[in-house]
Amino acid sequence: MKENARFTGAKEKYAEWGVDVEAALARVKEIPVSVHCWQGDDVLGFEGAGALTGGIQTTGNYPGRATDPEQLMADIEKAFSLMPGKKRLNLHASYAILGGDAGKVDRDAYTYKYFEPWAAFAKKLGMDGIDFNPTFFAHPKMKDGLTISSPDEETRKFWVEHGKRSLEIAAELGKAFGKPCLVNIWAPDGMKDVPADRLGPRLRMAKSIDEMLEAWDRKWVIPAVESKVFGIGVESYTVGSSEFCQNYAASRGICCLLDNGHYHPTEVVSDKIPSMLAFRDKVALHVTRAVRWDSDHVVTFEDELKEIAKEIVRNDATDRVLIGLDYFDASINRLVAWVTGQRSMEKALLYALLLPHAALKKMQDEADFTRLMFAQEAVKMLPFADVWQEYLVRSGLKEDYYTELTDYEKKILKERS
Ligand code: RNT
Ligand code: ZN
Repeated sequence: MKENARFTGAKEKYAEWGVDVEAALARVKEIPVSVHCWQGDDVLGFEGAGALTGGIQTTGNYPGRATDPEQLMADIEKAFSLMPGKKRLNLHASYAILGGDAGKVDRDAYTYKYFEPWAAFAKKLGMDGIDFNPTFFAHPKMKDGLTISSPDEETRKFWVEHGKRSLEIAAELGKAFGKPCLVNIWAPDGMKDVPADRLGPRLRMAKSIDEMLEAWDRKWVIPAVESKVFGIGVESYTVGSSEFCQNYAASRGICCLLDNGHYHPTEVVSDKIPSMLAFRDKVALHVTRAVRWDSDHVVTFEDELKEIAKEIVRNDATDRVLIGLDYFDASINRLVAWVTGQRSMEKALLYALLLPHAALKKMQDEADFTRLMFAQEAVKMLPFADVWQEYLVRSGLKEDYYTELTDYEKKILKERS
């Protein structure tokens, strides 16, 4: 096969900076990215939830939302077929396939059997594994906006049991793929207005997670806690704040998950990654795009995403940073959104793999800041687009996924009522 002339030229340009393009292409396709299931159905799941609660919202009513497991699996299969690289599937407990048990069994009694069809599906598609999330929202047992931090003991216990079941399910998922399953604990607990007690709920949340962790299978499960600064309707106080989660994780020896939509706009997650790596073996990510108060816009190839990927790659931490995606948009074709976000992540990883990190670090260490500034600007102009095209070709893909997915919309999605 004759190599594309632009790609050959690009390889030469990168070689001038000491960058081995073939090595980057070999590595990028092996870095797992955990793709969230919830972009396909506006985070509603299969338990009959009519609305999303817990401070998160999808806006829009684009036609064709997946409403049952068959539809969601069909959409995932279609969208994944247009995503390059190694993929995992990120599931929420609310996507349990309950069958005849629907309405009879609640979240505190879910077991692996309700997720076995997902495991079979992910295997059929050749995925790397499944990650799991207990669902502490969109459920009648949330009391006054609280779950695991509730002062009502019955409520708190219900959600602790849900957390335990989730860890048990995750252990089975880990075993099924022979790779540990990340369990991300995000609870929306918080208050709309100024609280009278900020410590009490946090102590209860810590106690609840401690109780959940009794079900932790250390071989097959990586538990993580995800913090947030505020949510819609819970603007004044979030129990699981950044400091709470970091201290909890550090003191219990579990993982922190950083969602880059969950911080103050002048804070950046790219800078938090190396801070965490200095102390911990692993850190997990929810890669998203923050726009004002919304943490969940579709990921695009923008500056902070590039910085995040650089921190992963230049610290040689592709096996220590667990990359997951988290966005949901109901105002545009959901599959186009899915693929756009995943490809943006792939682009950022490949982009970072193509930078001459050793040379740039040396400039920093030698305090050669003038040259460092020049070089960092110069490498932005390298022909990245030509290498990206080659990655797509080698993955059996084309730049255009829009045509195929709008065609799928006409044939499949429009038929859904
Ligand atoms: C919400 C968190 C959380 C959810 C998913 C659905 O702000 O980011 O991760 O988006 O669990
Ligand atoms: Zn998140």
